[in-house]
Amino acid sequence: MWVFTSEVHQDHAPRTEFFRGTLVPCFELPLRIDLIKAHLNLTESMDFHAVEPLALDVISQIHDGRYLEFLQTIHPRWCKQLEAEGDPTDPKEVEILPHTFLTRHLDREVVPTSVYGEAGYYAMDTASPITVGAFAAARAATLGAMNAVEAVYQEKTRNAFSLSRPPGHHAAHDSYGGYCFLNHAAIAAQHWLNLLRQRSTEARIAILDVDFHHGNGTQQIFYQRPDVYFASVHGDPRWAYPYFLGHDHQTGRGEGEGMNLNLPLPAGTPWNDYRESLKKALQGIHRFAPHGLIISFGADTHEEDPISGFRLQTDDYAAMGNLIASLRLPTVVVMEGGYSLGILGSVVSRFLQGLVG
Ligand code: Q9C
Ligand code: ZN
Repeated sequence: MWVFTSEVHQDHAPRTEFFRGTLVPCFELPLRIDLIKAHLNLTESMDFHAVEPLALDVISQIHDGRYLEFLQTIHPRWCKQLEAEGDPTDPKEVEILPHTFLTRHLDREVVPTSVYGEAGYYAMDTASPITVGAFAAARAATLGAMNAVEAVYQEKTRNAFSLSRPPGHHAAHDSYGGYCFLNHAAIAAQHWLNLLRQRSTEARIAILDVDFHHGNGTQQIFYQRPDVYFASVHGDPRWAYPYFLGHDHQTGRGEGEGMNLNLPLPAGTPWNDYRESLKKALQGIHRFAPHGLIISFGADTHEEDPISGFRLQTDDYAAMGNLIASLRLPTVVVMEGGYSLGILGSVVSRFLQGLVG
């Protein structure tokens, strides 16, 4: 298993998020990656490789141009506005959390000139602070996922893991949330498709999302496309974040009809039940016959996760990895969520070991 990781994630160290109606310390912390790294360093068959720079224009095939401009420039503009209003907070301390959101069913959406309104235009929640280093960290995470794709595509390895944060699967074409700003799995899939198309007209990639939360961003991005199959096992959105997407009636649209498989599950789901849904996801992927597999991996299905609701146990993740390996596909794993600092390292390690067998 090749592992790609970068230290740039440290630049995004958010302090507070909105949770249950109050500001609480962030769950999505640099320490998450440090703990996993320490664990993988001690795990057999993990080969760490340096992240090489690559052209990043593929990002514009997935995300909206104005949205990318927003991510890149909002922090200094927000700080300037604070200063103009007499708030001289040090930019390093400033975290952007919007408070007003885009209204549904507009006939024409207008991006506000106010930075406060602009953040709400692009955001889907109040849990995803934009810090001074958020964009740089997200971009480094995307680059890690793209490096993993290149390594697998060039057959240097059968499996590669991008160990990074912030996560990506809640970021859609032009919106952010759920701690995610750029959708690394989606960009990696597009990068893989671009590489495959240099050699063949046939190019299909599957994305399997096993984070506890539904990958709403990934679903939205590929919803009408026939070249990417998206399967997700997650907490039912009727009771779990992100609440508005992830229902089983969402099967894709137009050319993408039948290319989206949602497997929502009840609160308290243990591995034995989870496994049956995972098998259905794997059947769907197998029928699609993709050239490669991208896994959005979250450790937040674990019973100890502080913000989720399933009951998987540490040993179950080896079985999960093993089951997915039965697809026998070139595989790229991208790190998504997982917030229990106590079990994070061993869960990721067991999963990857299960995957390589
Ligand atoms: N009561 C990922 O795991 N807050 N994002 C949820 C639930 C946002 C999780 C609050 C959770 C986002 C990548
Ligand atoms: Zn999650």
